[in-house]
Amino acid sequence: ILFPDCIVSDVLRVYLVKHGKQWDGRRAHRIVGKTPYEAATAVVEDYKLPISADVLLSETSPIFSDQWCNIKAQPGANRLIKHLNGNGVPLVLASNSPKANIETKISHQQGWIESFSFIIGGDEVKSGKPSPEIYIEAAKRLKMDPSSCLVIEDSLPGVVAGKEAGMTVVAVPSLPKQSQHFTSADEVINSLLDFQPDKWGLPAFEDWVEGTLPIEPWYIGGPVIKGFGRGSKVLGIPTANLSTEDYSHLLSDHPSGVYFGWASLATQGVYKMVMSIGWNPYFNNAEKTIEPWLLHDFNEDFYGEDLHLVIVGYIRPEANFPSLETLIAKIYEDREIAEKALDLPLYSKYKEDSYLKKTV
Ligand code: ADP
Ligand code: RBF
Ligand code: MG
Repeated sequence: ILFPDCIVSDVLRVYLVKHGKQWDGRRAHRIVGKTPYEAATAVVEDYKLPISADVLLSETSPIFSDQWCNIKAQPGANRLIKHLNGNGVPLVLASNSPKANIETKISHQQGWIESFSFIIGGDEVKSGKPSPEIYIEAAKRLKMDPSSCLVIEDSLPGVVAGKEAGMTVVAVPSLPKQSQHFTSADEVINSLLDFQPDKWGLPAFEDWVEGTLPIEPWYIGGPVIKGFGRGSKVLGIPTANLSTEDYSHLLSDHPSGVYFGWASLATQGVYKMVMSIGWNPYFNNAEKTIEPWLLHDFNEDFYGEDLHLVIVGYIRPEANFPSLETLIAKIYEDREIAEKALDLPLYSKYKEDSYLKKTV
């Protein structure tokens, strides 16, 4: 799947307020991967709405239609599609949404329609996922054996459907902390950035540079706030945390993981930076945080100072570790990788980005 589900939560959040109810993000997993009717039924049940699923659908579908143009491709989706297309690997889009809806949605993504051999919608089969029917039908139309097809799925019903169809399934859960539910998948990855086609007999990506993946830069900044107070204390690695509230959309647009780039402090200078963004699996935080480690020795704390970041590359997914020592060793390895990479012209050019210019 190639779309974040935040549009769905945004629309439902507003809609439920009108019914005097409050959207509960923890229930989001109840709708991911379902057909529109099944999803609507789950919402009516979960929130005890005094209306039928049909009414909910007819009231919300115009709002959804208006939002489709705002759906962003998941990071790594364009890269993956281009790579597979360029290597002559046939691609199919199989979704529980009706075919017409899928077509409208992806019409906003440049070059996507042409990239798929065909699209198959939930309205073209008797039963949608988790029934394997949609995948079996896709293989049939491709004249391929299901066992030589690879499915990339973000939802549980989709993973079940793919496995039941006899295919290899890589799961990329669209909701965080869900990987323990995806046990039937052949592999669970954190984001499309971590997908390794060569593991599955497909041509390898060739865009990694010295352990780093160049990404479309993203920008984030604001005053340095207090974090959990354990960066320097527990790890000996201070991280200058930024407020996540002002950036909730940016944060949900970017997969958790270890990234690097350039950091500037308004009154000081520009520094190399390596950071993690996510739930810190080792500490199992409840919140997605931004933890940038500026690769420079400062004499003093700089809480409250304006910190600007340009994030230019990706290193690895966040991971859990058997001990604090192994976590720390890995972070130092990340530092090494980032420091070297940032000297490459490909990344060093962003040091001059106007977003990092001094303000004083
Ligand atoms: P917190 O949990 O409050 O973020 P940390 O132990 O992670 O505390 O320490 C972070 C603070 O340390 C930053 O807010 C900053 O003021 C200071 N600091 C000093 N050196 C650095 C550095 N090289 N990188 C990031 N922060 C640093
Ligand atoms: N925390 C994890 O639990 N898993 C990680 O893989 C991880 N990687 C990190 C990589 C870097 C470069 C940095 C700076 C931090 C990383 N952390 C990771 C976060 C670390 O646990 C966090 O900074 C402390 O918990 C402080 O809040
Ligand atoms: Mg910190």
